[in-house]
Amino acid sequence: MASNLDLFGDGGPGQGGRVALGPQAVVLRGYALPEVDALLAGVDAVTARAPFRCMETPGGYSMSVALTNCGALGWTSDASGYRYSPRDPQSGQPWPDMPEAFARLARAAAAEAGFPGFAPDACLVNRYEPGSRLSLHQDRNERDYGAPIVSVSLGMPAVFLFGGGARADKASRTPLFHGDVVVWGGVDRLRYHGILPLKDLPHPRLGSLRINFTLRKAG
Ligand code: MD3
Ligand code: FE
Repeated sequence: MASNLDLFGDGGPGQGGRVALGPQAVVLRGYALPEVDALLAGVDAVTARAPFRCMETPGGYSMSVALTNCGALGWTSDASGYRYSPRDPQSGQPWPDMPEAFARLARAAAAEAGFPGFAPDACLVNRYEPGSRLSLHQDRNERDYGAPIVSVSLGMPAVFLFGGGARADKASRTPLFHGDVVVWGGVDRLRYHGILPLKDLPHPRLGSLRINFTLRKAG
């Protein structure tokens, strides 16, 4: 399918087309662009009820990325560890409903990448400012590694680090732009990954912010 993969190249933002990061990890360039208005309205609806906050790591540091969640389960971190929880620890309330536009986009993107029938029950929403970073980690708090993770990037660009199955494995670097959607599954699901410290490259719509949300089957 090489002709399909490279029709539009990988030159930059908003160009369409796909970039394979691994055997079962693919960037769908600009896939979310037609849905940006609905997605940002969804982010506003979620953060009105569950504001962005910087969580503590088990090691006692404050994360530079601020986060919130929507859907039945939300990812949280505190001194005692990482876990998925049905309630926002800050309010004691259930996390806000997952906006329809999030679930629909994730399902379509997953199918496009070879994972039909994706039904996420958790969505972690990350907010980056200039200097925010996410050090290399694995996502392993979800119950079923057979389900993919779908990630949507909005606002300022970021450099994504994609390593291997061990923290010390060399990581490749890939830019992620406003509107890009990435699907990770199968053999690529447990690879180490992270985000380099963000440069301040203000985005016309979102200013000096990057919003990334990841849809998961956590329970
Ligand atoms: C590869 N977020 O929330 S999204 C995370 O841009 C996270 O905010 C980054 O890593 C961000 O956990 C990267 C891309 C991503 C998400 C989950 C993955 C890549 C992944 C799980 C397995 C492998
Ligand atoms: Fe992650």
